[in-house]
Amino acid sequence: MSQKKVALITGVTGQDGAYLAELLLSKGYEVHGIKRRSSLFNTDRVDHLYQDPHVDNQRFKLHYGDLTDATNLIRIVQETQPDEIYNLGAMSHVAVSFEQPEYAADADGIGTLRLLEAIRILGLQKKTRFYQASTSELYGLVQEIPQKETTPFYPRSPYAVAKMYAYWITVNYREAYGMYACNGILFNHESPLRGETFVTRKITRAIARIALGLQDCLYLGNMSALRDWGHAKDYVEMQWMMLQQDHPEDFVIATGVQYSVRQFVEFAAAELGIEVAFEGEGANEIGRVTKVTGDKAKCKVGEVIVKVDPRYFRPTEVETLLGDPTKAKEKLGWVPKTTLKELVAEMVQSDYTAAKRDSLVKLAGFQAYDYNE
Ligand code: NDP
Ligand code: GDR
Repeated sequence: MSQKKVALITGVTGQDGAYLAELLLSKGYEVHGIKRRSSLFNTDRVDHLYQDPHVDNQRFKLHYGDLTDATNLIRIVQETQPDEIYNLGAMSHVAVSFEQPEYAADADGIGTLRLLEAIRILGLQKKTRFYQASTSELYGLVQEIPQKETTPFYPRSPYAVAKMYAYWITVNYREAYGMYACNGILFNHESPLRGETFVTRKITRAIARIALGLQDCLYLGNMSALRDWGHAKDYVEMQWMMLQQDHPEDFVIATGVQYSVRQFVEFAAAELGIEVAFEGEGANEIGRVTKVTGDKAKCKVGEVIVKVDPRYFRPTEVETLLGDPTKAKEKLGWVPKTTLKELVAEMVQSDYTAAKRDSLVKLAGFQAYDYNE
């Protein structure tokens, strides 16, 4: 790269933010990230990228800020003069958005407008390229299978409705002001850095803890939901690619393969030598151990290790998502590098290591961390 590029990432402390910051730093960028003020440290995912602000040539800098506060967004954009902005910050939990609908609209919907306006107010619309973290949740009650860029939207949660506003305001600023602004319509992507309350991480973490005797049962909601799951590390590369094109366009990023939540449980358990069979239906469905092989799992044949808790049902559910990434394949050269089985293996191994550490802590007489939601 001839001149060092500058990127600004909102949501840098989240799963994607951490992988993207790592990627951009490896490409020689100066990376600025916005982190929220919190009463506890909230930078675990990017601590390995930390650079002492007291030394010269710092290429990774964190700024306090929030998508609900236009004043700080304008100031940070002005100070950093970014070539690229990646708007990854969001209240990203679909189920929680039913509990906090106004906040979701503010942070995820209006927050996007605030950033676009910051670019415009500062006269940076020709310099700064903008990536919006759009989502397969826009398809909600699906109108077409598989879903592609032209499939009509039908959002099914306050989160998805907020993201729909963000999607269209991004398109509008592109058309109205000639900005290089684009939407990545990303299907679910996971990793060992995934938040613990999203279903994949909840499963891999619980299976590891059940195998080691730290937890008895995993409580889930709708196990029939179907998702197109990829690896977050692969997906952030496409976020970057979308800002390197000649013209801004919107892209679906997905694997084109779909599995159920129930299958994800089976794959995760199998990683530790546990075979689970499901019986019953709806709120009465359970998952019972039918076979244990190897020495990684302590649980016994016949034990019920998965139960349904209707608390996790959503007022309106997205039952099935399956993406068609043809456009991204053709124009961005997108090829998903990780299969679901590889993704599951990586997540289970990571959570098994963490659970082993908790076992040792418990063995030494200390209380092991035990929060399950
Ligand atoms: P995470 O939940 O892991 O990260 C969200 C980030 O946003 C965190 O850094 C969080 O801060 C920050 N944040 C939350 N509220 C605010 C706010 N009001 N102001 C500023 N920052 C805020 O999400 P992912 O990394 O998984 O996802 C990244 C983006 O992509 C999100 O916008 C999400 O909606 C979207 N998306 C994600 C998909 C996925 O499968 N992962 C698929 C499609 C879209 P803190 O760490 O303090 O909580
Ligand atoms: P999703 O992800 O809603 O698709 O949003 P999540 O992992 O929360 O749910 C996936 C599916 O699993 C079902 N489910 C459960 N979900 C959770 N969280 N907890 C449970 O106990 C449980 N049991 C069953 C859900 O009902 C759902 O059908 C994610 C987020 O990253 C969004 O920000 C992003 O936009 C979309 O993916 C694409």
